[in-house]
Amino acid sequence: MVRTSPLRGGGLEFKSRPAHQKGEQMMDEAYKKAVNLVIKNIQKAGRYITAFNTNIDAIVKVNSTSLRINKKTEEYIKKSLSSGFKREIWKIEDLYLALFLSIKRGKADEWLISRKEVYDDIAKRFSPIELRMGGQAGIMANVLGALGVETIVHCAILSEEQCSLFEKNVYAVRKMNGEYKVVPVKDAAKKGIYSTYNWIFEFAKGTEFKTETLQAIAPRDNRFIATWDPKNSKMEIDKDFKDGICGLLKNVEWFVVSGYQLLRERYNGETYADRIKESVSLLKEIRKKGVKIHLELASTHSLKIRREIVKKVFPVIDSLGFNEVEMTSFMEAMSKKVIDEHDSVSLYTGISEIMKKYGNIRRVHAHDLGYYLAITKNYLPTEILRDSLLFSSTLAATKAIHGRVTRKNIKDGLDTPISERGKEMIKKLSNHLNDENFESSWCMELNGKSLSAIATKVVKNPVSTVGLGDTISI
Ligand code: 8BR
Ligand code: GLC
Repeated sequence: MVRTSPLRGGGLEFKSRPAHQKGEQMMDEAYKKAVNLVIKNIQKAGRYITAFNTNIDAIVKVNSTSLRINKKTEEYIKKSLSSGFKREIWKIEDLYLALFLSIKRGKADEWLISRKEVYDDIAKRFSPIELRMGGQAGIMANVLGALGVETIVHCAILSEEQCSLFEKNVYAVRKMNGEYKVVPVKDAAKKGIYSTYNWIFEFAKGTEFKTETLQAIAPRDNRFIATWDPKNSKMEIDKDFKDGICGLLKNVEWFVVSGYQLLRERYNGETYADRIKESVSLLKEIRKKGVKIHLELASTHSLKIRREIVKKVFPVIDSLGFNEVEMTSFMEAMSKKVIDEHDSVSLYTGISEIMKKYGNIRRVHAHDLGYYLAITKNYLPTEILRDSLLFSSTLAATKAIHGRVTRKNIKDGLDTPISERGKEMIKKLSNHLNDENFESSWCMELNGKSLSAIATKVVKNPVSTVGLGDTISI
């Protein structure tokens, strides 16, 4: 999404080349040019705001030893698999059930921990190898900040530990001497308050979760998240941020919002609908002042909550981001079916349907392993759209290699090979669109819109996969 006006119309010569010149070298060249262009112009980007969920992630690497379970847990998993389960962690056995399912499917997932005792138990059983910035808002703020883009972040708990994890160029809103100010987030830390951690269980392709009667082998690297985050699970908005942000929108281009996936259906005296209403009234106020809104989806189990997001949040945004699984589940909330979520044509059809139904959404950016697909309406020329995707793929590869992005380490992302699966998916889409040029140009104009789909760089042994989707969509 990072866009700077001087790039407008300055795309690559990619499109006009003959088909036989396609190939790895040409793609690499396109990647390099796109990254250089964006980096050269990034200082000219306006400010960003990222909200609402910022937290600390405790990273745990699981292997067959840490996945050893007793007979009682084994029976619990089997019973849950046959008679159904809620996707919530009420007891420690639910954590192992979730890990079993996530490893078996190789899919990212996140379940809320429902009792503090279970959170404490997890903390006793597992030792994190690292504490890292977590939450869509926090992760995106750090990527932007590291690239030199000034970003105001919403943080429900401004603990010293949380604030120490931010990069340069990231700011918070604080009321000082009766006035709302944007201050470097490291200076905004409040003493005497503490953060809890979200537990990120990373597993590598081939990780085995095996007992006498159960077996799961991870088909790909991925992670499961167990979340204990009372403030973000209620989408509690920090008072200074809520009261002050509308007066601090000078030079702000985008407000990037996420965190709805953490909501619960009920609270003491309130429901998810009340919590969504409060955030939407802030979004509307901000949008009235000319700031564009991007919503980043995440895996949201409750169909009721998904329906409310579609009904109340989709109409007040300009841009939307998701992965293939999230698309399927939100299409369900729109009473639509996706035929095969792991397919570029389905992704394209889904995006088109969303944009048709919600005319206010001018940009949709979807990602799957190996390729990304984006459509914009009255926003970006096709080549610029493609360059922005090439740039985000490079950032994701960089984060997969190093765990964080800096201006210097982006070159390692560039050196990563391009996914074969991605190339096949682009070919499939070109056939569907009946445009053979698209297979090599990776962009086209279609019915007055810009469309781009690119094969992406996929890192063989990522240090971590958490936060890659957030890095891609920004
Ligand atoms: P979510 O966080 O929304 O699930 O998105 C994860 C995305 O990270 C995937 O769609 C894929 O594009 C990207 N990704 C994964 Br998973 N593993 C990767 C890897 N090893 N290298 C680069 N990108 C990866
Ligand atoms: C969710 C989780 C958070 C994690 C993030 C990664 O927001 O709650 O812990 O860092 O996803 O995308």
